[in-house]
Amino acid sequence: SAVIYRADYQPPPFWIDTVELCFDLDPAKTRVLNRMKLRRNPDVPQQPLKLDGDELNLARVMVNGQGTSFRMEGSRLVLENLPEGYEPFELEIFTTCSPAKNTKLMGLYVSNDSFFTQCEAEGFRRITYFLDRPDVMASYTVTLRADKQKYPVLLSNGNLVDHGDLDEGRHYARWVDPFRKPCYLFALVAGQLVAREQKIATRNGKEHLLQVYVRPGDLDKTEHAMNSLMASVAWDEARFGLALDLERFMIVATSDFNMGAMENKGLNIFNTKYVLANQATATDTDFSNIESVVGHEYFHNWTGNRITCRDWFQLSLKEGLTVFRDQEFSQDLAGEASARAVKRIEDVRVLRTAQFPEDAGPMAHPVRPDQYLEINNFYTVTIYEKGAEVVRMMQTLVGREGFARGMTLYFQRHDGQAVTCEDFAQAIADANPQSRLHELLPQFKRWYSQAGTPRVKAGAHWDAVTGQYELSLSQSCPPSPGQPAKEPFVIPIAWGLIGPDGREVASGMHVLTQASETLTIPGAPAGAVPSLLRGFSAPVILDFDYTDEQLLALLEHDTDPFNRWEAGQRLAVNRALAAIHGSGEIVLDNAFIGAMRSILRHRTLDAAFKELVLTLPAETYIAEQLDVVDPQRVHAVRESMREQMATALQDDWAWAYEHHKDNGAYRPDPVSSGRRALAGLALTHLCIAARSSGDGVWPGKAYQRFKDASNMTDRFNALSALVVSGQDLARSALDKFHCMFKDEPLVLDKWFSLQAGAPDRGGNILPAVRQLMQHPDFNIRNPNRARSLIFSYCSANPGAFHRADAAGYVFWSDRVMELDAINPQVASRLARALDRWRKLAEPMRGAAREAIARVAGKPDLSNDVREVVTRALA
Ligand code: HT7
Ligand code: ZN
Repeated sequence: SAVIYRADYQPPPFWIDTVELCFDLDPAKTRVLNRMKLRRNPDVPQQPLKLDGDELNLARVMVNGQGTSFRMEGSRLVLENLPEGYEPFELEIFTTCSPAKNTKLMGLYVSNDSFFTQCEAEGFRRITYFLDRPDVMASYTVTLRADKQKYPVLLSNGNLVDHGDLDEGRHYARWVDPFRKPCYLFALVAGQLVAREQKIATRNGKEHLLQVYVRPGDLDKTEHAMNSLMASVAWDEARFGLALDLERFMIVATSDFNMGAMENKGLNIFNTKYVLANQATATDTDFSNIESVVGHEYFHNWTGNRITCRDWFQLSLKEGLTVFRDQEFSQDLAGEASARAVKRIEDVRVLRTAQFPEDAGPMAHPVRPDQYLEINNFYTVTIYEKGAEVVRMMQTLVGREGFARGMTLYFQRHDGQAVTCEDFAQAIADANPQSRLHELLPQFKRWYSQAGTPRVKAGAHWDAVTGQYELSLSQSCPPSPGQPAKEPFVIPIAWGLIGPDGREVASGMHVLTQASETLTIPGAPAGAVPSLLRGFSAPVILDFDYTDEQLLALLEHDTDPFNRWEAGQRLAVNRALAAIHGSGEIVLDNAFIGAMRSILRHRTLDAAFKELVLTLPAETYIAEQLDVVDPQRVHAVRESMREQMATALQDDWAWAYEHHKDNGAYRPDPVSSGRRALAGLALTHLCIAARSSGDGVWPGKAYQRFKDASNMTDRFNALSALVVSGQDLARSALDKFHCMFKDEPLVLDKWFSLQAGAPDRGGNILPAVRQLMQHPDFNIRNPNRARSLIFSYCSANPGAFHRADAAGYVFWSDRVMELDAINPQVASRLARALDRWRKLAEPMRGAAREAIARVAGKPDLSNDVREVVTRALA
């Protein structure tokens, strides 16, 4: 198969108006009868009908009730003798497929004896022959037939219009979706499931039924997902005037799923990880992820489903916008300004540790890509998270109300259509004709077309005579694959100026459009410190040569919480880089330690914010600041900094632990989860300090906490403190943890992940991972389990993975090839672990190249993995 280009887009030669699907569900051989009404598209020259298909067995094709000739073109079904003219005709296709053998988890598959579907992006063609592209929108009627005992629940999109019993213990259900949709939003589920139900009324007084379906036994873990769904429905109506448009909205959880969740119309299918939670099995992070993923999928009901993408190059139209919406939802739910800031910092941390490296690596692509070999490879942090930042900048440029107006216009213009990123940007701009966005729209759209992370270099000059503060700002963007030169971006820069007394003297928003510009701020006092890119107002790298004193001043006084946190990160990164470049031992200076102590002991700051400030930048983030990376050295330096923070602040950590460990009845709200996070960080540092001193008190306390904890967050934090600090008690705690939760798959994932992600001590992690692969609970076919062990090692533990003996890379290449034969999507995600191999120091660089070449040289590689490794080697 060949590369697909955005520029080659052509409208479909046929429209499909209605689809009647009839399934006889059987794990070994499911029969699918597909009756469609089609008509030729009058805007396109007449041509044969070419229907997509993949791993289907074709039994019969009829046109208007008569047999017809057809031929195969690869896996496509080609029909040439169709009625001429533009009248609708009926096409009937009868196929079978084998859900039990479907290990790719795309199309129709079996998980825990139930049937599920996953059709985005191109899975529908694995169910029946179809025009599998998002701009073909049809009305669906679906009949499901199956054994009643084995599959008592039969679900599809829309409304249940009929159901009843059949012969031989079988039954049926018929569903009609009242909305036209692209086939990627089709879904069915059949199995032994139970539901938590909730009736709600929307503002117009209409009643709706919300359901969360899970396996029997998991019902006690569905309350939070249901609450999150109700909150999502209310939020979308309140913030954007977008009401639930369905009588029934269903969520179904499955433990075999390639991604997080899927927004099928009215029948969202979720990875159990993003549905199931109670205080005994889920951490605060799990609770918060569930809230945002439930929100995300629900918000797709308008942004993605009511208005969808014209083609898959426009993926960020729905994903970037919907991530922005789920981020705003979580911020609004967090409530207070400080809790909103914590959420913003967490989101930016994801962007900078995952998307910035992508933007600088071989898989770099614009938010609206120009080409792909395999669309599944483009469900990336660039499409999602950078896409969300692009939408956020639009909101910044038109204001919150202006953005809401733009959304209204977008729905007025395009409801029911399949459109482009340009259509969205145009609607937001047109609803705000006086805005900078409207004025700068053509240039702003470069955010969609140019890949790479722009760098903004800022310099300051203060004139003692006039009191003018001049900020010189210049932008550049490095080349990326296929894009050697870049044009200037529109970069909104929120700024402030902090006076020497710590008070803010001025603030504003500068929109940088030229390659270089100067911003003049009158009346500035001597010694003022600029606070730039407040709230991370644009997805750029900001270079400003801050002195330590300036950063310490911002950390203490900045009114912008994001930049306060950022000042602490810069102080830490500078120290890490100095240590990496230097040869001597790292000694954290008193100024840094003192500043961290002030934050930790601060009387008014939130615990959640303190936890973020006191967490050192990730190894991957530090590595991105280097031209040549020795991941083991980066790891050693960060560990050493952590040890010094542990020892120097020991009394403060003990204070923090004692003052934050008790939180009354468990609630996963931002305040109490922030307190638990800080107590957990304190306990980790106390156990680290104990390792240096050999003292057994804190490891003993951690072990006790691990045993006594009343919730998973505290229990897991205590376990992790023991594991991360390499305490002897860790082994017994891990064994106990496994014993306690052996019947909880999501908790076992945590157990695998903690061990694979632990700090390396003398190369011990790889043998441990190899051994865990033999564990009876390990199953490489289950994506969550594969991710919890293999990805936690290869993608999230650089200090252990990048071994000078290349054993980590050999392990990686074996697993990529093993997984590729099972599930190419999961394999290609793993393949990305070596994206940044060119930056590695020798001998890792050469060894990594060899490992990638080994994978690339394998015959029968999937398109998914082939695209990743070919780009890596290019
Ligand atoms: N829109 C959903 C994408 C998705 C997906 C894509 C490819 C393979 C499997 C998948 N499962 C879900 C997820 C979302 O962004 O909401
Ligand atoms: Zn999405």
